[in-house]
Amino acid sequence: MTPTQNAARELFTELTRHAPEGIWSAPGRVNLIGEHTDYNDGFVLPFAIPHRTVAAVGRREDHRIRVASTFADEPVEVELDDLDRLFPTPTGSTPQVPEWAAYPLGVAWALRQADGIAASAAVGSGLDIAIASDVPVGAGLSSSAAIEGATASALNDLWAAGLDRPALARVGRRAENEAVGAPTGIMDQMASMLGEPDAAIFLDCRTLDANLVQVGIAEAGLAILVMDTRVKHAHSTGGYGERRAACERGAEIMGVPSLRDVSVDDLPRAQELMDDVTFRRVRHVVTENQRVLDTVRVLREGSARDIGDLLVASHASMRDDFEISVPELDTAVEAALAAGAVGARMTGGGFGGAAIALVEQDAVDRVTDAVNAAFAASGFAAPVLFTVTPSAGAHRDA
Ligand code: GAF
Repeated sequence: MTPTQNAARELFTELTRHAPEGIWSAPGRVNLIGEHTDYNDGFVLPFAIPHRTVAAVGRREDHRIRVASTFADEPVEVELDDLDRLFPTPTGSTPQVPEWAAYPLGVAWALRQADGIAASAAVGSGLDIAIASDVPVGAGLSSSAAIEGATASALNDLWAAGLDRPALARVGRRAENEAVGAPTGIMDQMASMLGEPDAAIFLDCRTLDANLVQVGIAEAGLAILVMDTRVKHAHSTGGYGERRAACERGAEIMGVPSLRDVSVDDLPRAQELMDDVTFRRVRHVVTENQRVLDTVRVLREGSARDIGDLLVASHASMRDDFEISVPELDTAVEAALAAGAVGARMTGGGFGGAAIALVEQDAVDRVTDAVNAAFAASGFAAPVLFTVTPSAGAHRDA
């Protein structure tokens, strides 16, 4: 048992005075490349990381659902039938339950409404759910998708709902969009559900076609270093939704359903038709889609060593065109590159969170020291740095 599994099991036992029926877990993710492309029907290339959220779960005799978490003081308990009164959370308001509880309760609500679930699952038995996690929160590593993935996997089994992994990812996204109120895309939930050791997931967010790409990072003598700036971000407020709206405006001006339908060759026309800010948002998405395709080609035909320039170009595009970086992320990327990283970029939604660097295995300590020193010199709070390897997606642990 891992410490996180133990913590979830102990919390469950403390809550119910009996053992859970099972333990399920789902990972956070790092996105190798393809940022803010998912809700534009585009391409992404994330992988699941070793950090996981664990849900210890058991059915109850009644129709109540109780959720507890090691990171909250009090459990939250509601009638299953009340879920329809609690959700969806009206746009612009905060959930009627504490935000952390809106993730697992939102999953229960969304799962009961999913297409094609077994009729008995729509009724559902009552549940006790105890959650523990070692995915850093607010670090841009999808701690929320990990909660959704662990809960959705548990409920799918205990309610015999019969949903496949992409359907469970859609349940998680619906909880995040409509219960928590964060207008995010599908990338994080798909990465958390579909992750495999040593592979990244090349996902077409229009069709949800997912293909594993062997990343070969260790084989190339390299490592992925996560540089968590500890600048907290939240996608239920502000900048994320504004960027999404700018992309929708850009697609409308171009007369297409989404920016997936705009190619690099269309950019001169886009520049003539729209204001500078909208154009730069569009240019980021269009060029980022192309960078994902280029990265997949390089990984399949060549070596992870050759994707460094694509990572660097992706960061520049997010900093200058999409304007979602912050000084701490830029400092991490610049210090890592100056210390010899092969490539580096911010990862996730931006406005804080983490960056990644592709580094020689024997340079991890040197790059770590350089990033720590650059943060200290800039007067920033110390970052947290650690390496990750592509890991397994959601599953039942016990
Ligand atoms: C966040 C969102 F949750 C994802 O859907 C995605 O848009 C990402 O930001 C940016 O690529 O993680």
